[in-house]
Amino acid sequence: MVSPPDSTESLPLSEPEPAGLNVADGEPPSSTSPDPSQNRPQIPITWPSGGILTLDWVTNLMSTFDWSSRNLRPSEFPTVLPVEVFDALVLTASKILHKEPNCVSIEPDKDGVVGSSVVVVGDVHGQLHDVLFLLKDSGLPSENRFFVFNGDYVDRGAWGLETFLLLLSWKVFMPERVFLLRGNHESKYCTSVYGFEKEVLAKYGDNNKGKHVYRKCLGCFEGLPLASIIAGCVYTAHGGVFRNIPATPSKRAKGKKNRKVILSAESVPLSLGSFEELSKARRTVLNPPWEGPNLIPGDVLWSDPTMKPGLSPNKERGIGLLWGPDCTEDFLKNFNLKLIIRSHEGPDAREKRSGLGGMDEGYTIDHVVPSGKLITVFSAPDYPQFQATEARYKNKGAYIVLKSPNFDAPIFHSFEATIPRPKVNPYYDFEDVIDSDEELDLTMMVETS
Ligand SMILES: [Mn+2]
Repeated sequence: MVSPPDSTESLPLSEPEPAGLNVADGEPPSSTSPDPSQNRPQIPITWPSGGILTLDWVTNLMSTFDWSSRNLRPSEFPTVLPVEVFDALVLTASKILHKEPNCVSIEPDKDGVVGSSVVVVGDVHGQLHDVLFLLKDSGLPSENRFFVFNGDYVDRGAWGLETFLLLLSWKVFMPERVFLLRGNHESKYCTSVYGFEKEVLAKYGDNNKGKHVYRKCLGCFEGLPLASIIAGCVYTAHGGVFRNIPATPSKRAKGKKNRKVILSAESVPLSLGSFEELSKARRTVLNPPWEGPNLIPGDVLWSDPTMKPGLSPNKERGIGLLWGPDCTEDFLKNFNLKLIIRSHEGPDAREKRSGLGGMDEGYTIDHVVPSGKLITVFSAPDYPQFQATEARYKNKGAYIVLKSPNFDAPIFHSFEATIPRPKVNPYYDFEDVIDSDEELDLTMMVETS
């Protein structure tokens, strides 16, 4: 197998070194299928008067992003999507997202809608052309075709901004059909290390405008819900399950305003949390914390399954949990569920996980227990986009379809990458090893909000 330099990510240890990469403008991306000039879309995209999006507007946005990714330099992106239109889209989407609960309940066959299906999508990591293919392959969101995106829209791939914005436009157009959950990469620390911040600055300028766009994206990330329950029987989240947070008496002493009660993971025996606890977690954080009382968002976004029974701190990642098949059984049984569908691990991560399947087909069935199954779905084929070695994983991506009336029997659809991709420079130093085995220096990870 290949041994890539960019293996399982863990919490970044410190501010990234300047990548030393030329992300400034060079040649326009060399396209393999150059669009004839008559196919040039009408740019700039304009915000519809009244702010009501239509199917035409959303599909036009998708084809325009496809075109611009093949024909324009990154810095020409504002000629496609002016910052005012970006603002309108992100503001409208953010308002919808922030109102959603931490765990959204999706009831597909309801209000006269019958024969629904729900498409569950895993990590896409800025691979715009693969997302466009996926939407064509699965069929677009519609009255009876729901979508749950399991997070990790940005980073590593070169078109995280386009990918995230096109998903936001679907959210705005069909807020009750398209559900966008948060991934661990929808955070300040991941986007500052794995490329999205630099991508935004390359596209909107390394100035106030670019910084404004990046800030607005971070604000929108904070609004993304953490998990979903589909038809009462399928739990989906980017990483997985989460811990119970024991109630602790506040030991805040008088006159010591800033003293916080810190729960160390070692001091409390770990047990699974409840949906009531999940609903109360504070998700509006730039970076889900790995310590302190608000640990549920970090668990939901960063945890991994293991074949070893029990629940333990995810030392490899420095945040979140590892959970065994017994925990999957307890979780499914306690909450009367049939499936857990999570994402978060690509072929690089899976190469290092003993006992768990590889990600060649874009999905794995990790735990099979009396009450149901745990599944991992990963939707970025030929991942990562930038890799230092000649050898590539050549993994397929996959999405899952859940069908009416029970929604509990997953149908897997694997798909190949849309390649060759337009040639662009990466936005992070992908040759630099950010290795999961490094010891974490959490003191370097102070949240700046
Ligand atoms: Mn992830």
